[in-house]
Amino acid sequence: MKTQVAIIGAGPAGLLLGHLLRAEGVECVVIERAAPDYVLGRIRAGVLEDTTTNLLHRLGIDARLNAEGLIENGFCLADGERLIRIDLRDLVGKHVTVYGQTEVTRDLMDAAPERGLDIIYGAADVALHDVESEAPYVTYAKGGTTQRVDARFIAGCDGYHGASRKAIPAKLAQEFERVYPFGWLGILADVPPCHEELIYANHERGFALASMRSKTRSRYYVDVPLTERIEDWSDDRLWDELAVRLGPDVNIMRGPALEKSIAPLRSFVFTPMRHHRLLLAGDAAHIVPPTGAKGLNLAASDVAYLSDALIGYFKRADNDGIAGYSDKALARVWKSERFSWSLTKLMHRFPDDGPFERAMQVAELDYIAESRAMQTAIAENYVGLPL
Ligand code: FAS
Ligand code: PHB
Repeated sequence: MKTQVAIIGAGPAGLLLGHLLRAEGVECVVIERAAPDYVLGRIRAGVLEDTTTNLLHRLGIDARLNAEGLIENGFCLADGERLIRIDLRDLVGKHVTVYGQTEVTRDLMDAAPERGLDIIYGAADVALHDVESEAPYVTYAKGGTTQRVDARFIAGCDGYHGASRKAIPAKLAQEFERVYPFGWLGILADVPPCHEELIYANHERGFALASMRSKTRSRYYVDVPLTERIEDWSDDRLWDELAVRLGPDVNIMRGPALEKSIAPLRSFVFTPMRHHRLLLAGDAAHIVPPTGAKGLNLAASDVAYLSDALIGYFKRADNDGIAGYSDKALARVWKSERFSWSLTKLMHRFPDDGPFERAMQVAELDYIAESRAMQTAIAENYVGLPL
């Protein structure tokens, strides 16, 4: 098969990029190792910046988003005694939208056939070739035979564990990483949310997050040591822990878990995000701890830049976008890494923290509670920095 852009990975980054290119008549094919149900089965992000929703509106893949997305004009920080509300609408005139990553991915998958976006599922042993040449190609195994896709560019949208990043010689790359000494144990349940807005709580027993997917489906998290196993956490034990950490002011409705999983927390940046004809986007190049709700939104902003660059190349023979892609994407990535790291430090109890570190958290929360300037800085980052 011959195409203009071979996209590896049908997560939000790969699918959004595919649709943005097809909308401008650029040929592309998405090569995904898993089956559609597996991709849809992963419960991940839930908060969308308007930089992300604007891309879905631009594509016109927004009917369910408009009908089911929850507009959130604020969110709360809790530290046992108090609830500090960050009024996004008042502070920066913007909001975020609660609409699950699973739903975004489903909408992008469902819209593919009618828009001529070719997605190859179940592609095993995906390998990248000649990315330093003018004619890179991808091979994969399917149906017992090896298939080949020839392209002008390869877009590596295959997540943290994908093949693409490994195609960039280590001697030409730099990795920045911080692994946190805890993970997030999440539960999804068909119960009404305990609060109309998200609550991030820093309790002496640890972190908790009250989030939602709809008015009847809730998503909660507590942080747990990395040694914890999911089988050690019955639904009841988790609901009990949430009730303690979120405090007596919220009334948590309990129900059976639809999904329960532990996700490790990591800050990770790989540079550069381009190596000749290979361009990385999303988790393939960077990971943020989910505290800032930036993972999916950074994948979306990467492909906003990348699609503009590729459309410029194929439509206007303009190479500047491609040449500047890595620096442009990384500039926004680093700011989101900083915000996610700082909110993680503020709202989690680190095992090595002493009384001084705790006093710093209290002082910062005191300052946030009384400073409009500090609240505005948090709001600006939470709604998403401009592209
Ligand atoms: P994805 O990882 O979503 O997609 C990559 C795709 O590439 C997958 O479909 C994979 O099957 C495919 N692939 C991998 N290797 C391949 C290969 N060799 N060949 C072909 N295909 C291959 N963000 C938040 O904001 N809030 C959250 O609560 C949150 N929770 C998360 C929980 C977990 C466990 C994880 C891992 C991430 C979470 N995130 C969260 C971040 C998440 O939203 C990611 O940022 C987002 O999925 C990134 O999208 P992609 O870059 O498309 O990568
Ligand atoms: C979620 O709803 O899954 C969610 C929301 C906000 C976060 C992380 C996860 O910061």
